[in-house]
Amino acid sequence: MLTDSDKKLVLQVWEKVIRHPDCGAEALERLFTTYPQTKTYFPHFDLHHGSDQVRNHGKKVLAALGNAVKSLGNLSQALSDLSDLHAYNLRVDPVNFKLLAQCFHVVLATHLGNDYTPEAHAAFDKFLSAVCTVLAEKYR
Ligand code: ZNH
Repeated sequence: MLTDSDKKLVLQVWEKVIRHPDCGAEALERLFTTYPQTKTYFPHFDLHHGSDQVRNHGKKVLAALGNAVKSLGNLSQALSDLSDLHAYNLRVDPVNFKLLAQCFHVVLATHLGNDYTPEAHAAFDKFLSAVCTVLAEKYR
């Protein structure tokens, strides 16, 4: 559970994240490079550096996270459709959610530098873990 102080930190991090609109795509690119097996979910995408498809997909993922940031009190509800999509249609193995979260942390650290304090990192990790849990909720 995110405490009130976690929520405050997540909001502060998010204000800085939105100054880097391509950071979703950067996290995806890092995911595909570091964990090449994740590319198998995107056989229909051009995954080369600078790909418009990855760029657009990064924006979608970031928008979904932005939506979640606005609903820190009820993530399950806010991400319900996305949870259905990943569990029933895409069938992404939930281990991959954690890998993407990890890549996202690295991208944030590179952009935010010293602003990405251990406290901010810890709070944002709780947030991303909560999002991953919701996305994995409907698998059976
Ligand atoms: Zn996912 C899709 C989000 C993770 C895979 N996604 C998607 C979308 C979104 C998302 C928003 C769009 C939808 C629509 O269009 O409606 N994801 C997300 C998030 C996360 C994720 C937030 C975390 C955090 N995913 C993931 C992973 C993977 C994936 C990890 C693998 C690896 N997704 C996916 C796919 C898709 C998606 C494959 C589809 C794409 C296309 O377009 O086709």
